[in-house]
Amino acid sequence: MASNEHDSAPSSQSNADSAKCPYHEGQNRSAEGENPYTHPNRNGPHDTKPNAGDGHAKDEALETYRADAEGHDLRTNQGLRIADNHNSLKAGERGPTLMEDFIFREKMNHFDNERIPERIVHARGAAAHGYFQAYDNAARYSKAGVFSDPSKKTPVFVRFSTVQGSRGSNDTVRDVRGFATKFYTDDGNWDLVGNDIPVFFIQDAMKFPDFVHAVKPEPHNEIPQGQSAHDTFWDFVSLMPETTHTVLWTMSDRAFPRHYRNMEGFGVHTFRLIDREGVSRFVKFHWKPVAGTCSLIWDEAQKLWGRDPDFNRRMMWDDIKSGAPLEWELGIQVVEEKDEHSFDFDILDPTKLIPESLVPVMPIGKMVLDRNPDNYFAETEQVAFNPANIVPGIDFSNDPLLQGRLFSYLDTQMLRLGGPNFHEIPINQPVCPFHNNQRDAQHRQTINTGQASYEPNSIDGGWPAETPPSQDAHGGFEPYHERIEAHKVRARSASFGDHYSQATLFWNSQTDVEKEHIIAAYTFELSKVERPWIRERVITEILPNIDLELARRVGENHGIETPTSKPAPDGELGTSQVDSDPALSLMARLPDSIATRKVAILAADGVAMEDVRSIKEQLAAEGAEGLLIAPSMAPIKAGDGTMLSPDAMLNGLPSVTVDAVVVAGGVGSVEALSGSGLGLYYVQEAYKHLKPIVAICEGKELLAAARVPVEEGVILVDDVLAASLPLRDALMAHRVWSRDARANQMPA
Ligand code: HDD
Repeated sequence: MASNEHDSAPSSQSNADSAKCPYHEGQNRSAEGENPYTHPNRNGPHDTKPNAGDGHAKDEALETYRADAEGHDLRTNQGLRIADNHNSLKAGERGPTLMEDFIFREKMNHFDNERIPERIVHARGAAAHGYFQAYDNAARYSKAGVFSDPSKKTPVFVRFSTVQGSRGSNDTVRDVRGFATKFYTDDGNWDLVGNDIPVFFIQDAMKFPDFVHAVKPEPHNEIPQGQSAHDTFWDFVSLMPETTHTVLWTMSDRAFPRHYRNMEGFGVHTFRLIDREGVSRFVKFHWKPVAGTCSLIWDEAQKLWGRDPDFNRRMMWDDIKSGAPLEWELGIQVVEEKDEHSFDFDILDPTKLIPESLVPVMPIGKMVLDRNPDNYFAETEQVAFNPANIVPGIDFSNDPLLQGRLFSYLDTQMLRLGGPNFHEIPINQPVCPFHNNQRDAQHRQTINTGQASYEPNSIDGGWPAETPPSQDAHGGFEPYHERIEAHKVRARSASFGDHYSQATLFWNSQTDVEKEHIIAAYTFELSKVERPWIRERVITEILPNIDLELARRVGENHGIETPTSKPAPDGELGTSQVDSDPALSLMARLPDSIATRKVAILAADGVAMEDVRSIKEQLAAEGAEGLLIAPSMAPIKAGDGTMLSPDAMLNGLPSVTVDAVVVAGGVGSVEALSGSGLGLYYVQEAYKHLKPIVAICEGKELLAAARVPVEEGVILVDDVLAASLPLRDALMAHRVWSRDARANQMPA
């Protein structure tokens, strides 16, 4: 903040300027449609710098609101300097506090009201700033400004979330992840409010409250937190076969991504793109992670609930802080209007995806998240996404789930953010000017000048005025002129009747390891369901329609016999143009680099100094990180007398928080680790979670003491330099999949 006193700068500046112009900034527009945004820089919500297209427009706009207390006096909210912030005003040192103490009352009153309602779903989230840059092929499909110029960076703010748990729940729960992106375009905010799973549980928004009531903690005891493993969820989904496809995704390892950077994102619904000629095409949006896809192992995810409940948000924060941004490509699947009905399913049905083998995903741009928020509440908590926020060049389809969402978000945000002016909260403001005749209401910040708050008017020159639609992105918004001729009905289209074909497609597309994990997931979840008839309904009436073998295996684990043929009617079983699609497997896009991977180097007094130094160097050369993990935080004395400061203790950064483990050589070091329960457990748990383990020289004795079998992914070397390549290869594969079947024999 440039001014000496932060509390006086933003508002006075914007007041002075607003008298000049905000109401009239559009008056400069020429009849030819000159860009109205080329006005001088004025601070305040309605006037912004011309967007230089370098992705910084939002950052600069937020600067107006940042308050840095350095060098400032402590004052009340009325500007009064405070002399004593420790003692309330009393009648005598040991007497009662006086009502008169307005300083105490102001402080306490503000504190008492510091909380706002958490989001009804997606309450727990973490966010980051960044930018989006289109490729040169994007403008062909949409006239949206965000796609028009490959040299231009559009600022974005992205919030990732879990769905079920409350704000204080854990990151690594089995759940869908929200992936909500706000593009601050020159023509208004475009919110792509998606998930990390390309389909949704229900087909019609009418069922959303039912679904959410069923999945949320049960109403009588508010148990369980952050989980779907309970009666009401399985009761609902087993009575609503349309949920089967999405439930199957959540029973896969997709439900606990290792890192947000390893997660795909999807707009889910079919939207429309409108080009300059006004031609509409159907589109599905995809975020493809540059770092590839991979997830945790379920046992590991559960242990992280206690070991590091902030695992995902911490990794994102730390990576961005250390200069390793998160990156995705935006991809589109385009379907011409004439092809709308050329699939076995209805593209308006949000429980269906368009297989990539039928319609390939075309990359049209890249998103980089490279800046952490300054303040969690002001930005991550107060940001309000809304699928209804679109810009010219993008439009809705008639997907009945999307149509319902167009109502719900604004509605819920009224409550959560306290009234209709939440668009004025800095993180929610567009970077382009916005003027209209909406006035007043709770917490209004803008001081609208002029007398006419209606349109048309002749008192304030007719401003703000409408903008006719145009071929470019700067015209007024006009909806796509879809022709609709219909009866008013409360009904579900027969084309939405297929509930199982894509669940079967997803199952068929999984690798054997992934299938085993899905079987284990259903087995686990249903074991938490108390009512036997619900378990039985899932196992005998739902699962066989996905796959008979899946049902048989889960049934076996629950002692329930399953049918030998699919029980659902043909219409519900549906048909699929493809039997399997590689893109549906997490393994299809494994990371192709080890950058940002974390590797524990286990060491104690007497460790071979060269091993520690060399492994750290080898990893750093590839952008990965070697962390020295010791029995305590006291400095370690290496074999050559060098003193080393540990990065963490064995139970401070346990094996669940890293991607691989290296046991450094050195007789004393290995003896100390072998004599420690935590040392033994570290390698056992890493083995159980399919992580690569390297033992250098004497290091192999720790593995022997821990009864870790020597097999693929357990790399024994006598020379630290020989560890480099095998460790790198093993990390690239993410996990040692061949160990999966035996891993549970390890008692960790
Ligand atoms: Fe939703 C939040 C994504 C269906 C109603 N939703 C919310 C968020 C995401 C999604 C990512 C969190 C945004 C943030 O970070 O603040 N929701 C989805 C997707 C859906 C979906 C991908 C299906 C394709 N949602 C959906 C339906 C409804 C809602 C059908 C209601 C008709 N969603 C909400 C909500 C939330 C929300 C209750 C809670 C907080 C908020 O909106 O701002 O309005």
